Amino acid sequence: MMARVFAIFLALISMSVACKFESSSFNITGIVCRMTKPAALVLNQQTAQIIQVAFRHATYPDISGEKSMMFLGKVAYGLTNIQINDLSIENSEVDFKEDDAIDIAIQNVTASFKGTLSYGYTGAWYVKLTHAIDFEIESSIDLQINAKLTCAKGRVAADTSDCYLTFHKLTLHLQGDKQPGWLKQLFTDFISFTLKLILKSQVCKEINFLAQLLADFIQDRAENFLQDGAIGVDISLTSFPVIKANYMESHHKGLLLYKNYSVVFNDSMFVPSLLSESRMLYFWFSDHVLNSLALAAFLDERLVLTITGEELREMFEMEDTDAHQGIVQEIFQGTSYNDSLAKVWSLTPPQIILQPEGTIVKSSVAVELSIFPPGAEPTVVLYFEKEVTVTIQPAYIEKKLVLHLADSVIEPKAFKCALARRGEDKSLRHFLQKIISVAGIPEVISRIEPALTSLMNSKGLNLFEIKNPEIITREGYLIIQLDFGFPHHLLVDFLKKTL
Ligand code: 0SF
Repeated sequence: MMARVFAIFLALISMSVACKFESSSFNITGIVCRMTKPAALVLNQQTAQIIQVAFRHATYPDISGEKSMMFLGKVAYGLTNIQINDLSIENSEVDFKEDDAIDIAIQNVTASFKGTLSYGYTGAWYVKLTHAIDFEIESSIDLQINAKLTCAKGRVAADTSDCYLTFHKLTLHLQGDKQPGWLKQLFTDFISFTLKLILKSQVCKEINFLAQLLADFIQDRAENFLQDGAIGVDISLTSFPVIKANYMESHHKGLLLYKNYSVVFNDSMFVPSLLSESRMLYFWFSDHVLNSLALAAFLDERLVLTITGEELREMFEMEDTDAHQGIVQEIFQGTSYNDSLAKVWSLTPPQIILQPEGTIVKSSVAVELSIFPPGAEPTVVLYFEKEVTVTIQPAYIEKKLVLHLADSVIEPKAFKCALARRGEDKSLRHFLQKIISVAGIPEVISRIEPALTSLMNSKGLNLFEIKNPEIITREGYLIIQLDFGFPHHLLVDFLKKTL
């Protein structure tokens, strides 16, 4: 009893040291992940594999003892070199117990163990194990694991210490037929008790170890997924993970990790009713998270792109009218498109505003057009700055990020032109405005789409079997909801890599 109280006390102390949360944790939550019952049912298809690994990886220590037997005096016995032989698992079921645990019931694990049984008769002051025979133990076991989600060092941790084994069968087979009959009796009456205790403690210990490994693996992969170069996201928990009747949920800070920058926010608006329970997975992102990532991309000088002469030709040809041909000729001064280049970059961190109609991105953008006439000095023929506001509807289709341009507004800012006569020319400005909206903005978006897709694929997103993903924007937040099929090979890879 005292030991139990002490253990609970220790657990409480270590928990509170590990994760300190603000009282109103929703306020500092930037990302929420919700995994529902349908997801648990799909993941449960992998439970048998994990339990198999737990049985095979567990170590089974030797068992030895001494017993006074009627007519025989003292008998010493030992079960050594216990190895698991055959193993099969019939079925497993999963259920969420509100505010408590994920209950996993595994029915009918049949396992056979092999080893050596030694026994001997002992004298008054010394023991002699003289006989050794090979044994096989056939067992049939039900397993009940009540997995709790906790927090350790700010991370999701799994606690499966509430783990039980129910034995339906535990029979000993001895090799040869010359062994004494009392051995089986000794096993049934005494050794099996110790064996059950050992199997329980070793298998449950291994399951706890694997569960923790899996939780760490998910956290590491998630951190890696949200990181590129010097830019990362702090996904420390802002509260203990919750388990409800139909879902489990974790709340994360979602703060930018970039050099010494720290962006703080404390007006997050997450409430559980924003997410429903019918899709398998929900990810909720506050617009602060997207804004700080946009800021980091800007600070990291990633919002720069060059447009080659060939691409410029295609863009200009989109607005190929007689009126415009004169302007184009004047800009390029007879230089071929091949000897020109445009550079486009953000002058200010893009501001992201999430709205039901889409993701509104505002940024001041500079464009510089240079020509490289053969045998002459390179010249900047045009330089202008615009305040660009675009409305993007994001989607993920056939493993590609699609950024549908729903609207764009371009406001002029600065304008410099090497062509003196054209400096104040309204028709040139009008032409450029047209080119930017018809070709420039779509060109920039068509560069961002594959860049982000391949960034996500480099983190392994394409390995997941994502079904019908939806990206929903609302005022101040964004929801990604999806179903998935769990590729069995991912678990096999994980187990191979980590064990
Ligand atoms: C990449 C998704 C993500 C994970 C985060 C934080 C933000 C984001 Cl966007 O961190 C963690 C850490 C620990 N557990 C979770 N997320 N869970 C969410 C989750 C669901 C499905 C897959 C997944 C993570 O990870 C991954 C890979 F990154 F490893 F497989 F995609 C689980 C947690 C719960 F359910 F246990 F409470 O919500």
